[in-house]
Amino acid sequence: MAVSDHVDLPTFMEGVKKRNPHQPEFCQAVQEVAEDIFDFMADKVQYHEQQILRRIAEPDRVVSFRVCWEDDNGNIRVQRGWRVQNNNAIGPYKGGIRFHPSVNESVLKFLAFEQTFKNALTGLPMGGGKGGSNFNPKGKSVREIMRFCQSFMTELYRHIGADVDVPAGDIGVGGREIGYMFGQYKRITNQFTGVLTGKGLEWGGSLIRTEATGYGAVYFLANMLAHKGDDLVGKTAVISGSGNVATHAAEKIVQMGGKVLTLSDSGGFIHDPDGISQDKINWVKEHKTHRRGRIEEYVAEFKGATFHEGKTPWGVPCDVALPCATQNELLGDDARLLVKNGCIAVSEGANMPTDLDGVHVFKDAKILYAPGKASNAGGVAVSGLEMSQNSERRAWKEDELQQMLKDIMMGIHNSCLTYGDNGKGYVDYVKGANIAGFKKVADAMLAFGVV
Ligand code: NDP
Ligand code: 2IT
Repeated sequence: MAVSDHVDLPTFMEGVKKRNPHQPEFCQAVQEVAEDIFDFMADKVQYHEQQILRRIAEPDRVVSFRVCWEDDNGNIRVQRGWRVQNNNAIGPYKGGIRFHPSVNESVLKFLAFEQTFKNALTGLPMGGGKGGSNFNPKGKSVREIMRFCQSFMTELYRHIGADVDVPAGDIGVGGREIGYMFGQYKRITNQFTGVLTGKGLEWGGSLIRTEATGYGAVYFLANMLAHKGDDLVGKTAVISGSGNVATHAAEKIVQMGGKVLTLSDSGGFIHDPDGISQDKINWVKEHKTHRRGRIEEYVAEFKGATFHEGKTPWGVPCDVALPCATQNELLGDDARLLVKNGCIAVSEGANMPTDLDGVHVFKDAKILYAPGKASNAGGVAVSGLEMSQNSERRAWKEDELQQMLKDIMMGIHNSCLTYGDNGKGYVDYVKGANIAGFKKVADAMLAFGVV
């Protein structure tokens, strides 16, 4: 079949939207990738003939299940759980689990789709998946969270395995939740395997997995700046979120000589013109993770800081910005404001935090803009290294792992250059990441035939 017989981008997207009604996040993620892949495929007949993009944009399977649990007052509560196994062309499905009331099939399908390209970019053998539940951990007791995790795993266990699908954490799922889920998996199956990553160090976890996503996002940012002969020393940074990714991104910015001005949560953002130092970051980590506090309480603790209720931090003038909270938290107007205020680089710690309008603003302004699938891949990369350590039944040293994370982030940066450097001083990192991630998965799929 000739290339010209094939559908164009608008017709392809019309089909995606028709087949996935009421799934705006999923359609958005596919559109963002398809915009680059259609150009790349224009002269590559096999990808068209074999319908590769159409196949990657149809998950291998979506498992949806009921999760019942009993709250502390003896009420029976019913939640919905999912695992989306998007593509396993280059390795077992791999991707986090999210517990948040906003979780639905569209959100998890977009995350599993993005994960497929991200995991390919790491260079490690991992396919793409994602799971989660609309369970809201906020305000729940530790016992309630444990019972929920156990019930969630009571169904999930039959769909996963160390060589099948290896979940990890994401929003609302950290070391504690992974512990409860791993405990239940072990109890049901009587097997101690590397079925989850993000485990505790005493029971098969890897050093630096906790820090890896945030650190990796800053390494990627530093790589982009270095490519322009610049660095982070003295640069001001605006960061959203105050969870795992945001706090570790902040920590690495400080370590590399930058000054962090903001952090946020779903209640609003704090602005600290004196800079959020390591001591202050330690306080935030303790406050958000162990005390389950709100970011607004920062201003009572640290003089000179202000809280901005219900607002995102993108109006604070800065050199670099790191959205590290959630999807679609940085809209077109926010992007225009950042560019107008002189922001020179954006590195996404979150998945798809910038909406399509914002992506186009950054691309048109030709600033350094790294999409999450490239810049936040450090977390899943160290998850991949955790899987290797589990298979080897060994634990590698911290300095080895730190170096591997740096090397992997540098490797992803180089892959982006291969397909995104226009040769005239501008690197389109979105295009570079999309094409490099796609090509690896696509070529594996070609090898397997029509399956
Ligand atoms: P956490 O649960 O540790 O923290 C999430 C943070 O984002 C909190 O500050 C939370 O605020 C805020 N947030 C969550 N949802 C919303 C919302 N709807 N509106 C505003 N703020 C919100 O999650 P992580 O730090 O692990 O994840 C953050 C992002 O990074 C997500 O996009 C995730 O997919 C991505 N990511 C995570 C990786 C990891 O290894 N953990 C790896 C790669 C990407 P509040 O406390 O008010 O809810
Ligand atoms: O979005 C992500 O890459 C993650 N939440 C981490 C996934 C993983 O398997 O470590």
